[in-house]
Amino acid sequence: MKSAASRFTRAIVRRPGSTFASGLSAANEGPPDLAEALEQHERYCDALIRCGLRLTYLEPDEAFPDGTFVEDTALVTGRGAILTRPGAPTRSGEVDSVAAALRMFYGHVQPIAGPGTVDGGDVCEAEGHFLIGISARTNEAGASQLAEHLRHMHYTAGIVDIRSLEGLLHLKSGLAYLGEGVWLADAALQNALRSSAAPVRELIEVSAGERYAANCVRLNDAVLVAAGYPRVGGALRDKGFTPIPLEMSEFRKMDGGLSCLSLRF
Ligand code: CIR
Repeated sequence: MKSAASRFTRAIVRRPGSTFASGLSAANEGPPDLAEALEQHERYCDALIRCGLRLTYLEPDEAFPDGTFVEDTALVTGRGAILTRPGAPTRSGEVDSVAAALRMFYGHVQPIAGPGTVDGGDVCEAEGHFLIGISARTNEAGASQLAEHLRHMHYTAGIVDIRSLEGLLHLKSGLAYLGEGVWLADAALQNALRSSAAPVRELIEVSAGERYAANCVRLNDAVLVAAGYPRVGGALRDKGFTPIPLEMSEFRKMDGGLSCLSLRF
């Protein structure tokens, strides 16, 4: 079993609310079932707890159907927190309640200012280096403000433009950093990853049919991975990781992956 260099102890989550099915989606997989989504969310929270995390639950708010995807509203690091400014106008109001929760844990929380926009799903950390995706949600102004905040925290940051990569909502829709220089990535992102300043010792390629499972989450001694993607699950086991498969069908219908359901720190 692998052991992560820095361990996570807490996470912020928010259960899907009654308006969940009205959130943004380009998935074309039909409407999600709320009861099933709540069940899947509960299993997800159980897995976080099993990995040793204490959870803070935010209240669902029916005014924000996408509010369960808390990862997009902030970036939490070992050295400070940054509130994002989500690129979808319907999501901008989600940030306030996340900010209030983060202030319980972080002395100072930096904002992203307009016209900059950033979605947390576009940010991937690897050993103190942050890859920031420019996407339909994160623009250049937001990415450069975020990089500047990170530099002040003595981190490094680099940009990956994913705007031409069809079907990728966020950078982390197509890749995940698993620790010890190991990445899981969609073929379309591998060149960008290799030419970035991020540490890349080993790259596990995710086949086109299993792209959804590229968005997995290394959490202490385990890796949360979407259930139903046998090649990704098998590759993780072959490399010595301990995958925890989680059913994600109802979140997938709303374009959400595993990482976006929590802020981990
Ligand atoms: C949205 O389109 O904003 C939500 N329906 C899904 C957000 C998923 N977030 C993520 O992958 N980080």
